[in-house]
Amino acid sequence: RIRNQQDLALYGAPPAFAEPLHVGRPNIGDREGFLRRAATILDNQWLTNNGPMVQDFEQRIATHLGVKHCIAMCNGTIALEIAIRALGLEGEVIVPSWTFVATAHALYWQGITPVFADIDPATHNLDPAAVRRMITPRTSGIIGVHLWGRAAPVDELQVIADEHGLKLMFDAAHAFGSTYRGQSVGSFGACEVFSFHATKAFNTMEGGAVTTNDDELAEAMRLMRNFGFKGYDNVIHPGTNGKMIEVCAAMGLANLEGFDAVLDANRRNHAGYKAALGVIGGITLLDYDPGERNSHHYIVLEVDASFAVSRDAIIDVLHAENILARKYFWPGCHGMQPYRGLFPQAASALPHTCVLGEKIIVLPNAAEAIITTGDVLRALG
Ligand code: T4K
Repeated sequence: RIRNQQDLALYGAPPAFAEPLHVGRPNIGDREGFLRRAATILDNQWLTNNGPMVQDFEQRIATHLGVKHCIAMCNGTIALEIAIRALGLEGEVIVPSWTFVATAHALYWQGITPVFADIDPATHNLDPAAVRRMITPRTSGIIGVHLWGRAAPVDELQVIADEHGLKLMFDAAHAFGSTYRGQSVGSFGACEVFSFHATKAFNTMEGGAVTTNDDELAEAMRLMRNFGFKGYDNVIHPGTNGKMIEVCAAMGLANLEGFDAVLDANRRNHAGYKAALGVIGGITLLDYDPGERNSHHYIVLEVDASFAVSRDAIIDVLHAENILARKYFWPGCHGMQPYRGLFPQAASALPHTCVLGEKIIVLPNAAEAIITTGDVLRALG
């Protein structure tokens, strides 16, 4: 065990782990269930284009989330783009800067300007007051992000959207298995977009989906993900290729069966980190609202300036131990291209985002990493 700084790999001791521990190590649910379905796909010779696995997957996800429609897609980013188009967003759309860059890119790729609003430092989610400040005559919508699976302030954002005639949708990439006021994320706003990327609590290897209770919107998105085809040779809508393939749906079906076990393990790991970190001055573990369901997939630390060493120094020390902690989502989208420089007012408009960007560490959700991480932080502190 690491008891003081001489025990750290950065200073020459052997690393705590021979193999790297990653943030976002994929959960492999029911392995046999996946292999059985993969064999069926090969037997069927039906690999993609709204096959039986995808149809089954969509139905099960819709039921699981309590929403009318689930439209499965090839990944979360294309799902965002299709939802943005189907909703008719244009001009400017308000988003947090504190999110994975795909939220902003999905807009920019459609010729829409993402306008970054600040976050509530307590939840890391959009601050409704900050959203209000960013509304201009060109604003057509708001994309709330349920960061770390904590629901964005859904009701407050809906009030703002209604007052200003704006469309509201959610990037729910982190929020499969989360609730807002007791209701599963998936049916808020006009639609919600999930990512089922390998690194998510629930994965289909690559994949995503849009969920909605709006029949017309669902129909438009189904057309748009398949080039606008309605039957053979009949194109009735502009579209792209956003289809989920059968093997991804098979992974999703198998992982859905194993999802409760993932949630249990995640909850245990989060509680384990909480116990192992105890009270270390200057280090805060982001807690989840005990009144809501959350996948507890993300282990998020904030390092205060009062801590003995910097956030970046902690990351170097952890990496030397083979604990590959990340700085998600430093420096915020506004600090990435092509947005850097486009918002010269960023520092004054995004004070909480800028501060949080320098404090954040995301740790591997891995039982093995828990004790060592606590020891490292105590040795440094
Ligand atoms: N909105 C939000 C809020 C999102 O977080 C995301 C995606 C999206 C939208 C877009 O959804 P998708 O289009 O991706 O479906 C990763 C993921 O690629 C991305 O899906 C995810 N968010 C984002 C938070 O993280 P990177 O570039 O940081 O990934 P990378 O390659 O560094 O991998 C992350 C870690 O996972 C590494 O430490 C290694 C480990 N890993 C990764 C893969 C793929 C594995 O152990 N096994 C694997 O198979 O973006």
